[in-house]
Amino acid sequence: MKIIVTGPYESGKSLMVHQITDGACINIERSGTTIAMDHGMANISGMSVFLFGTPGLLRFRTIRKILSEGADGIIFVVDSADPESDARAKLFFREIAFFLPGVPCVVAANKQDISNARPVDELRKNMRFLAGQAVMPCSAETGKNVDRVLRTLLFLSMMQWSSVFSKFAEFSGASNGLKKLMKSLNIGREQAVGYLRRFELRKLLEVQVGDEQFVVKDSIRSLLENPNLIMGQ
Ligand SMILES: Nc1nc2c(ncn2[C@@H]2O[C@H](COP(=O)(O)OP(=O)(O)OP(=O)(O)O)[C@@H](O)[C@H]2O)c(=O)[nH]1
Ligand SMILES: [Mg+2]
Repeated sequence: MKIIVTGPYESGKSLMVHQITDGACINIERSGTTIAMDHGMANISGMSVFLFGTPGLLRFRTIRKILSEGADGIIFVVDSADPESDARAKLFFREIAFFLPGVPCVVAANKQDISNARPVDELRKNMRFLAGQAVMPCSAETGKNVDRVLRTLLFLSMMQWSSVFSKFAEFSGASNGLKKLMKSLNIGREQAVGYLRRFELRKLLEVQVGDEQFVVKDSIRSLLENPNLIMGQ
């Protein structure tokens, strides 16, 4: 899955990517400020998760637009300890809703390890745009709750694709898998091939010669059938 980590300047996006990937990430930065992106990969219950952290300076909008392309989910990072960043958070929230309408989002109420960090209720009062969003307290510094944030988001993303994913699992390895996918989802060839390509890129499955057949990665077959499993542990 492709997950974008966005939010205002200095809210902790880079540290969050670092925490999730256990340090196996790059950060293109100058003097501690991201100027292009953070990128890393994590393996969550057998599923490959590709993380892209965005730059938090307003002027890098074009880079955020490019990075956002095709994302399956959004971690929106806010700074719980700095009320002055709330107004910037609002601008960024509008921006991501414009780039990725309808894409599942979890708000990470970051920096909860700091003594004056605001609880979620207070953040909701100050940032009205959070209404209706899942907001979860966490700390990219200590790692507390970061795994929960990611798993919750993956669950929401998988639920959005659940009708397609359950068919992936059902027809994995079947001869004429593509045709069966088209028929049972009532979609055309182009769209079905589009789904296969999308999730081949995300390493959920492999498409075989001539596109007629596909095989889901063993480790995630049960996840595709039952997205709830991602919340386990
Ligand atoms: N105490 C504490 N500090 C944090 C936490 N997350 C980030 N920081 C600190 O906040 C500062 C900014 O963190 P970054 O991860 O660089 O933030 P960013 O959102 O990537 O910043 P830009 O890329 O410049 O927008 C750094 O000094 C981090 O160490 C946290 O959960 N707790
Ligand atoms: Mg950064």
